Amino acid sequence: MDFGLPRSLGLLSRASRCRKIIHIDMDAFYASVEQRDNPAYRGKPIVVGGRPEQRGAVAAASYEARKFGIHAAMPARTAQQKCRDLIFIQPRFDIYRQVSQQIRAIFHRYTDLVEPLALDEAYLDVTQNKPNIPSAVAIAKAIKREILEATQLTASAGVSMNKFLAKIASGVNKPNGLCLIAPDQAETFVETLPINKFHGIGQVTAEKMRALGIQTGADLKQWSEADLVKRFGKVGRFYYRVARAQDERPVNPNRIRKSVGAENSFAEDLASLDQMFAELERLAQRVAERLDTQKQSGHTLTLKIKYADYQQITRSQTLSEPIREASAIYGLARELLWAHVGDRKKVRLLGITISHLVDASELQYVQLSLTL
Ligand code: TTP
Ligand code: MG
Repeated sequence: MDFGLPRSLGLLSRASRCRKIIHIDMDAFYASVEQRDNPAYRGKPIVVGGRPEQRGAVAAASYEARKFGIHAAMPARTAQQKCRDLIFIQPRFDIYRQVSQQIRAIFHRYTDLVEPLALDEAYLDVTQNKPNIPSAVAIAKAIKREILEATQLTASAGVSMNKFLAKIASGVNKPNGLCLIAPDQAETFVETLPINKFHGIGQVTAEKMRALGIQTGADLKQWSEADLVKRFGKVGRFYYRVARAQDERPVNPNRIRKSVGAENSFAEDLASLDQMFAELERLAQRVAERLDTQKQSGHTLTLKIKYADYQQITRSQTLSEPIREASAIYGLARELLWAHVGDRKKVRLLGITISHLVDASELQYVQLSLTL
């Protein structure tokens, strides 16, 4: 799916309704930062997050580790079984946040229409841009170069006319990639795209689609909007549009996160409480890491359970003291699960969300004012 030498997106400017969107995503972010800062880790299979002697999951895997089949969200124990020499490193969120600030400052030299998705990832709308560079590919190259100079780290960029395509494009030539999906190639690109590569279609939905004979974008395009909504709910409308390479969502620089969560659908339904608890522990760890990177904590925990028959329940609890630690999140989620899961029911999805967020700095202030 390499388009070879990227052509300029200059032709976009002729069609004024066409936007120029760039998606930037750092390569193996946490792992690359650790390899940058410690020469002993360079060229080695390393993972950040998780300890093999405890339960816990990998947050990031170096490219050397990925050769062994190790990837994010994999249990640390499994990762170690795959590679005996694997080096486990504890995360240094302060450093990742610093790098994140550096790259965001670079983005803002080109446009203020920047929508961060994570510490290492953002959409940029460069249809209008500060240096008045007509080619979005030229901007993407310049940003990659500036990131490398400032941080000694590589990023991958995807360039296209909407968020959906730009996001997929950034993954095409990873690491250190640059991929353009020009407007006249967009529909063909989506038609040939395997369904599991669609951003917004998870593993389980992809399975369901395959069972319906939908393997690629071209297959998806055969379905009417009404049928997709009937099968998949509201999100069917999104599938209908992206199958046609359409995505009107604007790049939103003011997106305020109201909640932080993680969920997992299981290829095989979970039948035992032990399995569910183990899964909850992993989810709790992921949510805690996300809260930590955002320096936030929250008052409300919501547990989502989807049963094998697709029936779904959510159960929430609000606490007077905000929580952020994995152990506290796990403890509460476990209680809620215990109380509500119901006997003899198999579970196909579990999710934990923390809402009513407060900034950790605000929290410090509250604690300070309480102790004074
Ligand atoms: P990603 O951009 O998804 O992954 P990555 O940067 O490690 O690798 P890639 O080259 O494929 O982009 O996530 C960015 C960082 O977010 C990642 O380095 C660690 C963190 N993270 C977690 O903590 N838990 C997770 O489950 C995932 C996927 C990422
Ligand atoms: Mg990344």
